Amino acid sequence: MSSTSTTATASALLAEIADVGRDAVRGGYTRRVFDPAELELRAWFTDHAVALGLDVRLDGNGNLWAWWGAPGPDAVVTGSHLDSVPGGGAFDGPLGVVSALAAVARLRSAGFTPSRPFAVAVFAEEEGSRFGVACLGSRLLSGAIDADRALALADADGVTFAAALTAAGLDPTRAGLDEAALARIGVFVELHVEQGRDLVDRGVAIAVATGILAHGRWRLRFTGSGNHAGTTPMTDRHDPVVAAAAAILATRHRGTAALSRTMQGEASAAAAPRATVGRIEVIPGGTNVIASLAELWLDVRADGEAAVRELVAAIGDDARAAAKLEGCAFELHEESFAPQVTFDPAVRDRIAGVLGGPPLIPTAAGHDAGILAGRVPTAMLFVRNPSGVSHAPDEFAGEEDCELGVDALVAVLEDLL
Ligand code: HGY
Ligand code: MN
Ligand code: MN
Repeated sequence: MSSTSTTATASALLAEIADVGRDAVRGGYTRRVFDPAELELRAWFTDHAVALGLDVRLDGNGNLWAWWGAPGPDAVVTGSHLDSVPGGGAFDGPLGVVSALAAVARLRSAGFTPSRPFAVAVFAEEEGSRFGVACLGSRLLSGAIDADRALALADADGVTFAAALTAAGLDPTRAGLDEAALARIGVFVELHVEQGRDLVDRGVAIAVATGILAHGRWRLRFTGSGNHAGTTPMTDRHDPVVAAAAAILATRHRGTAALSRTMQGEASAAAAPRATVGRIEVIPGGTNVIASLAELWLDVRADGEAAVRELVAAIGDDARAAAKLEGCAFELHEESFAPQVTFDPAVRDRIAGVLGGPPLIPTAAGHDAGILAGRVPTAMLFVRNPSGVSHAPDEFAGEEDCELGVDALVAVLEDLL
């Protein structure tokens, strides 16, 4: 066991991977699942876990499990993910992984012996940045997505998830619902950087999560007529970019209108609807070319499935109308949906008791803990983020707060184990 592994703080562990997957163009980090940077992080995690005496296994869905002793049943599992959004921060995902390693190191140093099976998990493709569906590893594991559909998902270069699994040394026919893995999980606790300013406003370092808003992703495809930017009269165009632009504005207007309606009711700001277009692709993408195709990816989150679907339908109606006006074809395709989550109240309250009554807060961000909540008891801890920013380079958690996060995780694990 290396001395680094037994003594390193969460911040020191993060510093070890600070150069992996830096994105010189976007800033921050781009660590797509099974790309070289993410593979380097997996190897780095494996080295640390092995140095801590854990037995590391890769499941059929590309998720890593580092077991302290024999695997399950009724195991306590903690962990998070190592992949990032394009140009993401250093903490979303890795903080939960390094905190788990630091917690194991502390428990080892203290001579602690778990009375239940225990594992640290690293889930694959949590952000969906490569294959489009967030939490792909935990969705597959828990049966929230069909293996056939997941295996056929392709990245921007046309590489399928099946091919990526194969390249990572996995057999794609093993992907899918993994009842044996689920049966091993007694409880999953994910520590995560906070993705807002709630804890800064409260002056508190650690919170326990209550739930996650319903959310999903949709693809809007506008097909027009490619043509010459110079020779095509303004009155004779079917420009999908124009229709797409109208849909983006509709997203803002519909999202804001839904927010106003929500604020007239009883709902809290945390449960307010959000609608975003953060990704646009234009084919062929030439300055002097009227595009033939424009695609938008829409992210919608709200308090309950009905509110999400109502907002998506309204944006879809506006987008369809804009496409018609421009003489373009329009398609709306659901890429993924995650129902509203309420984390297991008994586990939440037990953890809150151990931590002496921290704030209980909801989140609008998706997590593997949210997907797994459909099948096993799950809980989350949040660590204060002074910038309040996430999915961007300014995401942050201070060294002291990271250590308070590890303190909290150790206390929770000691209680559960
Ligand atoms: O997009 C999300 O909410 C998450 O960070 N995967
Ligand atoms: Mn994220
Ligand atoms: Mn995350």
